[in-house]
This record gives sequence, structure tokens and C-alpha cells, in this order.
Amino acid sequence: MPKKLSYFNLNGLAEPIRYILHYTNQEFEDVRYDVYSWPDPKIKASLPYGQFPVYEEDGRVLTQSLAITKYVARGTDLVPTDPWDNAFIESVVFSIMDYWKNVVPTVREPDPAKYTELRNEIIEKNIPYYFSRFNKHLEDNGGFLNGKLSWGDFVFCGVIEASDMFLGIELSKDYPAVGTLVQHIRNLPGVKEYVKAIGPYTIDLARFKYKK
Ligand SMILES: N[C@@H](CCC(=O)N[C@@H](CS)C(=O)NCC(=O)O)C(=O)O
Repeated sequence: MPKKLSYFNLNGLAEPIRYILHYTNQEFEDVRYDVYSWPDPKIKASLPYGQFPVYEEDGRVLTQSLAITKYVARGTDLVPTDPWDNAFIESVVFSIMDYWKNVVPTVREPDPAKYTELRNEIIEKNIPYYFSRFNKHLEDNGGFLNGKLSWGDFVFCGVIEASDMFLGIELSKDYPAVGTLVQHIRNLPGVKEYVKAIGPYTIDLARFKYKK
């Protein structure tokens, strides 16, 4: 059953999917496009909705990172069978994506002064608002989104890592429960070896052409 995940040579929305595929020992082709030469009009036009990540399996194509993340975790205990548990996990996942929606326009801002202004706003406003709540949520729920490791924790970890990289910050420093969960995931079997093999991600926003 050949599996293929296409994204940029970055962590971003694909890293939780890669982590789960490694953690659950699923073989896949990890296709990475150079983010600095994006957009490539021909490749973009070939994508169902013009965006990555795209997951392919047996000739079928899936888009949307959260749908893919949940799909690759199916049949494992990363996806609870209880509907309430799933909805509870999803509710935090959607909140972390609400936070992430503030980061994306910042990264795509072409004017350096405006970028600094947007970045400062995230650091001074959005992060304290969301992360005080996320940190408390984790403290109240055994260190996870819902009491034990689930697909949602991988999404959560992915957004923290991408956010740290794009904004040049370290969220774990101010939010210890968040940091503990990120470290837990990075040390999982399969994930640990993968993280070591690829090394840390970096981004040079000055070379990033994909601006609005
Ligand atoms: N809601 C989509 C968002 C996908 C998305 O924003 N993809 C970005 C990378 S993180 C992308 O492909 N950007 C390049 C483009 O739009 O041309 C998901 O979760 O998969």
C-alpha cells in the first residue's frame, strides 16, 4: 500500500502527520518541495486545492492537514472510540488552529516593518491569551489534550514547533506544560529517531518568496 505525503521542506502542517507515520511504523514517501522557490505555478495547479499537505494512498488523494492527521492515526489508540473524547480533542485542535491563523499572515507579510508589528502583536496579545489557556488545559488533563496521548497532541506539538520557528520564539519557556508535551512527543519511539535524523528546521524569511 504505497503512501506518499507531499509538503515543503519544513515542519508546518505536515510534521504531525510525519510524526504519526513514524510513530506508528507506517512506511511512506516523504516528498518535500523547496519552500524558497514556491510558488511553482505548474505544481500548484496540479494540487486539488492548490495547497500542501497532500496525502496519497493507492492512487487516492487526500487534502487538509487535520483530515490527513486523523486518517493516518486511524485504528490506533491515538483516535479514541468515544465520541465525546474525540469531540473534546477536536475542540482544542480547532483552538490551536485559531491561534495558528494569526501566525500565517505574519509570515506572509512582505513589509518588514509591518511584519515586526504583526509579530509583536502575536507575542503580546495572542500568545498570552491562548497559551495561558492551553497550558492550564494540559495541567487539568494529565498533560495531554484529553488525559492520554492522541492524534490531537501531535497537531498541538506541530503548531508549537512551527510557531517557534516562524516567530523565532520558544513557547515552552513560558508555558511549562506545553513544553513537557512537546518533549514527550519528540521522544516517542520512531519520532525520536526521525527528529534526530532530520535535525532542526530553520527558516530565512528574507528568502521566502511566498508573500501575500
Ligand atoms: N487548511 C489547510 C491549509 C493548507 C495550507 O495553508 N497550506 C500552505 C502551507 S502550510 C500552502 O500550501 N501554502 C502554499 C500555497 O498556498 O500556495 C490544511 O490544514 O491543510
